[in-house]
Amino acid sequence: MMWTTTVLLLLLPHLLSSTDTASSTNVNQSESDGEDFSDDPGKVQKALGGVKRWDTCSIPCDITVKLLRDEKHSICGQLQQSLLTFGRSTRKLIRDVMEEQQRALDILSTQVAELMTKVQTLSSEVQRSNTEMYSMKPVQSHGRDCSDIKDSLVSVVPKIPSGIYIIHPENSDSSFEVFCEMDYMGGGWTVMQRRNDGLTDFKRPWADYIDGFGNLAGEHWLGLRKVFHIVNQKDTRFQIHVALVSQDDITSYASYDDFRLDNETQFFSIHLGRYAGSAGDAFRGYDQEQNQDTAPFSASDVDNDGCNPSCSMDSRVVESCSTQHNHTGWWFNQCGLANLNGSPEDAERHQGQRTRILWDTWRQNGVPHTIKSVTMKVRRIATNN
Ligand SMILES: [Ca+2]
Repeated sequence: MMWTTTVLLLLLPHLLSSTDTASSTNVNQSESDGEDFSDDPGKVQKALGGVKRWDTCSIPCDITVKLLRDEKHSICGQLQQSLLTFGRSTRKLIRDVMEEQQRALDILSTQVAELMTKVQTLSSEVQRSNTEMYSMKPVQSHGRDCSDIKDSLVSVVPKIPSGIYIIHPENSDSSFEVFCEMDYMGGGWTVMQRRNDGLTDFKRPWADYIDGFGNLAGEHWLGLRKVFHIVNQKDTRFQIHVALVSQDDITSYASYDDFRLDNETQFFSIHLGRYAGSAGDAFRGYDQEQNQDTAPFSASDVDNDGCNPSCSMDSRVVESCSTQHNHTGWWFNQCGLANLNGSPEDAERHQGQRTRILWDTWRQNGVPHTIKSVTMKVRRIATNN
């Protein structure tokens, strides 16, 4: 096949040149077709002058013309035959190449199909082992809360580190992560709120205050549902501790010996026991109107703040304590003297708003401290039950 093609390709210029000759002969012939050569041999000689010079017409001119015509027909026939052969060979070559490519494609397709099957088998294998792993090894909680973790580790670990632990409070549907402070005042504290650098946005709607937000190792709000589960466990009592640091690095605290929340249908109303500390009882304030104990939780989109339709504060009419306090959530009551979800950044009292962390009973020379960080944490109180 290749040899035939090569020979044809080598012959082609020659054949085409023959064609040219034949054509030019043909043209000369055609040009002469309209003339009658039989009467005048000189005309023939003149007409054939471009093809071949004959000094004398030794062969009769009509025979010469016939011979030339026959030669032309023969060359044309050979040329046509060669072209036909060439065409057939080319078609066969193309067919062979295509068949070969098709065979290669078929082999590739088979290999791809085999690979796909292998990948699918592996995927299902991985999925199966994952399912088995999760069903066999559920996430292990470290305890019911940070106090429980501390109590169970204290006898086996010389120093329990502070950090993120997984807890599963009694009667809770699932485990979740919390930050446990194991160094502060005896340890065992479950952190429910931290504010120290202003990097987390506390301007949040109700749903976020319910579920929690932020970074457990940094600023965060654990979430009312989680805190509810922690402090409402059977046969337990919890204390709450508020640790404050001022701009001048003065520390202070407020502690309540009992702390619990009502359930979600009652908007997680807060219940506080006896106060102890150095920062004053801002939760209760100085009179009943400022008392946030037993107040339901409010957010910018859920208004339980006791200003209905409005309150008077600093000679201003306030309809929403959350809006007045930088759109944060809190147990506001007309709005009160405490809001630890305010911003630790420099005061920006625009339009009389209270944007800062607020614990208004902590004062120096009658002036409230500027608070730069706060942590709210809860711990079990030992009970005899
Ligand atoms: Ca209101």
